[in-house]
Amino acid sequence: MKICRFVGANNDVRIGLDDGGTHVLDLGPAGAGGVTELLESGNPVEAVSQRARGTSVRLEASNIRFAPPVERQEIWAAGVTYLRSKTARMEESDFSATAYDRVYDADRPEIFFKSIADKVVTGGDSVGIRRDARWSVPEPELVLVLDSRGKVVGCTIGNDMSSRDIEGENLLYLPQAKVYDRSCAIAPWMLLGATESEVRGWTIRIAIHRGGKPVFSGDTPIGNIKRSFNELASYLFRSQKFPNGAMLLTGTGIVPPDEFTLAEGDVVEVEIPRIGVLRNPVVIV
Ligand code: DO4
Ligand code: MG
Repeated sequence: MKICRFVGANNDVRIGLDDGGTHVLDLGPAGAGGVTELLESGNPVEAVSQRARGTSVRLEASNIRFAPPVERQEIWAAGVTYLRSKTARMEESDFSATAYDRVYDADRPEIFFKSIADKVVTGGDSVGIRRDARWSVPEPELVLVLDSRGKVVGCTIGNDMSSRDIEGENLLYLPQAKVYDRSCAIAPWMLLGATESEVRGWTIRIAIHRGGKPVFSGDTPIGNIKRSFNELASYLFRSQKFPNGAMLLTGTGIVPPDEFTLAEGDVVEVEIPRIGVLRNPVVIV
């Protein structure tokens, strides 16, 4: 089951339920509780099913203007969770290389703050590359949707846009490499009810187009994430409360070759087949 937020005819934000990929069942106004209320219900699949009973307004998905699926959640990100990410970061940095090596095997994962809800962009919106960066890449990542108890209640697709030259120059520049305008994209659809072992069986893919032609593509099994989803979530929730839940990007396992940098006008597509495609054009910010 997949849910989304979308903008209705009266410019109100509404909740939608995927109906076969081509249509969206209108579950009514998001209202004060929004999607968060469904995620917080203890059984979001049942809460959505209940709301869908007796609803018959079906809209064509291609006519829908999606809103970001985030309401009051903070967005965090885990890093160096795939071997590929560790080796790429060790290569881009000199004196910080051992930090990446050590965190990959340490008990405590790398987790950093990525975005407030209001700054998240979704499918069709532009993602940004910093004007003071020379080496910018997308990071295609599975996103865990967590309720206020730290339970994984869903998942979606994210793009943790990053400036590799800034990050590689000095680890202390990580927040500047990771957090800037349009640096956090999250797909409109949230998938509810999938188990961790199912999700680990899937593949995440990326394709980047320039002037309509492919310039990079890659994929990785999500099962290559070194840590369990609960392990990542439980570290995020240590000594910290999230009354509205949180979203956690789980790290990238796909890194374009070192000579590749994004350019304005590129189009980035991240796909997890069971969830959908997150497609964003690139702008300089
Ligand atoms: O340590 C830097 C960031 C790592 C990251 O974002 C990733 O592995 O996806
Ligand atoms: Mg990342």
